[in-house]
Amino acid sequence: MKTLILFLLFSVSTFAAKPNIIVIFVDNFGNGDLGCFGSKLHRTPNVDRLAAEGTKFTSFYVASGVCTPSRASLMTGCYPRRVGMHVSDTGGAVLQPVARKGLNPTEVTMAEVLKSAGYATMCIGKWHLGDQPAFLPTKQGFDDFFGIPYSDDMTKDKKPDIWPELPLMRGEKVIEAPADRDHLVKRCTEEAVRFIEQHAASPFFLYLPHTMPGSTAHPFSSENFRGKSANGEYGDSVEELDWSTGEIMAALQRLKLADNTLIVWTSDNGAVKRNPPQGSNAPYRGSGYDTSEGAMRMPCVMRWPGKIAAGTVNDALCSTMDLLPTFASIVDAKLPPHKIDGHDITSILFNTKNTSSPWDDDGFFFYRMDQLQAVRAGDWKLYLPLEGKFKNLSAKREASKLELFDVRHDVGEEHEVSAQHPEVVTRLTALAEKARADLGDFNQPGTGQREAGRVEHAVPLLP
Ligand SMILES: [Ca+2]
Repeated sequence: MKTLILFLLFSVSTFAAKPNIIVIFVDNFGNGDLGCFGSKLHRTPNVDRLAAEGTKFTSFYVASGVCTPSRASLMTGCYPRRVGMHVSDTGGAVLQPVARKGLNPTEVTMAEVLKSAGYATMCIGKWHLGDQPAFLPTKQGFDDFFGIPYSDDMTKDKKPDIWPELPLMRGEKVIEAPADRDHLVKRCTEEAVRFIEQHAASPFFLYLPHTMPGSTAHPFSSENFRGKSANGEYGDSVEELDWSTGEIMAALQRLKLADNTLIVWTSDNGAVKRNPPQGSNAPYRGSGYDTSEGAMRMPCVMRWPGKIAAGTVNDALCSTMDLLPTFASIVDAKLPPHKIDGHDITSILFNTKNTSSPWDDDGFFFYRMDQLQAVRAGDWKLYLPLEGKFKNLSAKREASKLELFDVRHDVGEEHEVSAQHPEVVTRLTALAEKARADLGDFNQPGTGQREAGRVEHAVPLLP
């Protein structure tokens, strides 16, 4: 009897220990856009509070500088080239409406991993991993979906003969077209709060890939925020995203879930170049869509009281690809059966002083579409001499030449030091060769690549 009671107590405590997991993933949002990462322009008290109660990660990378491949990597823990999502079906950087391609349903997403451990799962916001019925979130481990299948600026007027009105979806059905872009953040937030309330008694995984600031030069926000910030439409949307985070925190507090919820807050790629400037990637160089630090080194905050030390900063080299294996480790779920690239970084999460990362030995690779452009290991980022598609990394770069920077200590990349550290250049060049063999490069397939999903005939998403 005593054994049975102990067993039951143990089972209950094990169950209770499984945290809820929330990933808030904003769109085209720069490192320097948050107060806690140095913005003097935007008011972001709610995300700042998450940082004060958790850890700020300062060498946290997405696996691509653009939407679709970045999201494919977050979902699968794999480089975009590994899962075939580095280019679109038409050779573009991201999927467009009525695309024949999508994330292969045979890939195992973080939603599927968490579902296997008994989690309720929902995706709320912008998906962008395929708009065909076979590729929707509900086919990739999410019990439910509310939001838009691709970027909010992919509106019918741009390609009236092919693209449908921007569809707002619930599950697999279009419930509104065109979607009301002004209220996407507000409505996604309300949906998120509802999902949290409905699943307060069981572990849940909420993936909240917000639609804003997004790809348009005129980000949308509701009347509560429009015209209120010191940075135009972009700033209004940043402040609404911060409000959204506050609403989610308030719901968790109200339901007494805040202590047993792991929150990850980050962006899919850096702020893009605009004239006049909108978002800020400070202190990093470059802007969204390429392989610069500004494009791929993201603001990231994680909060889980009692597990992740409050008010700390960690500069270990980490990536969105690490989240899938890290979540699997935390909830004791099985990893996908095929090779993934991310690492279990619980030793970094739970020990803020630990700044050594598995990527320091393996190397972290920066691809722009099909081209390998740079590699980081430890303190160092090596920009490779480029031939072929993209000769210039960003508009700032006149020529494509080999360059080495200590991006840990010289975060603004002011001092090119390849001549002083030839042994580092040799080591990182050798890592790049390994990546080329495994993942491929421009005009060169890799032995470790898998196929994306494809359909013969793509159809528009209509109400
Ligand atoms: Ca994006």
